[in-house]
Amino acid sequence: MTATTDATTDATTDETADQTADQTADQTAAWAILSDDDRSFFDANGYLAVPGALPGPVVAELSSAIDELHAREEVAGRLEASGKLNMRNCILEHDAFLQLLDWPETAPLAWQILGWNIQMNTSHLIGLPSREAPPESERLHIGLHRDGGTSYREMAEPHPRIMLKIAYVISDQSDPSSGATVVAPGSNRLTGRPAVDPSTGGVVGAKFMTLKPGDAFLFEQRTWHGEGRNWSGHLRKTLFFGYGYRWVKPMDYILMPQELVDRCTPIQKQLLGVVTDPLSFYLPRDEDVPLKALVEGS
Ligand SMILES: O=C(O)CCC(=O)C(=O)O
Repeated sequence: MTATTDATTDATTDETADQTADQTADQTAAWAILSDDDRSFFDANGYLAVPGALPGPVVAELSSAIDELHAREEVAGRLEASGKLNMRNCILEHDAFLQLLDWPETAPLAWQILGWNIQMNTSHLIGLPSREAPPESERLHIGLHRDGGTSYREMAEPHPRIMLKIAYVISDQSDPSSGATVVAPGSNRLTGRPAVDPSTGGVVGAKFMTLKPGDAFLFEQRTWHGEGRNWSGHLRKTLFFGYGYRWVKPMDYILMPQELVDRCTPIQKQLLGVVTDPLSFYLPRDEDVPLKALVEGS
């Protein structure tokens, strides 16, 4: 009897293990894979382009969501004095944005770089208005910074990598006049500030992320970066989703509204920082981190 029970238990356990493996395979099948070359490039340069991350219909959906929010904020007088739309925690402002939280072409790259113990720490929409063309001599005068607020001054150098952002290019940014983000390749490994070329006023080696609508790029918090100048005649639209270790506080929220959490999958809940006990941020509980089993089993 005992032996039969044991045999039954074993068979059930095997079956459950098979089902779990199948489910894991199903969930991970669509995930973008970070190739060895991509990993080496990201480690060395602190950024990585992901061309064609979003299909046309999704770009159109996000673009019209941004137009809607831009119009709403303009009417409400909430644009910055420069006309810039600077909307933090934007995931709460339009239903179209939730899909980016675990977008299969990009978000898995975040957990392949940082590991499974992460959550989203910001969702930031920037609509950069077009302005007068700057004089040629000022076009590279772009203020670059590291992310993480005061942490970059408070952490001992060399800094560790604790977070990264995925930027979704929604308007055409294929020309430097379009307000394309500027990054300084390799500055993720730098101690101190990047050197400025006195002849141009720009950071030495800085590069415009000249990309098309639907492209995305990742950059880590240590990579010096900044917003380009926009004199394209169009609003520059970019959505930034940041991911960091669960033991680093998010930048633009503490708790997500229950109404949103209730609509989310287990992975999305982890990424929104839902926990069954606050200690889980430091000592992860398996039920709060479904990515753990998926990443380790994939
Ligand atoms: O708007 C940009 O291109 C840069 C945004 C930025 O500096 C940031 O996300 O920290």
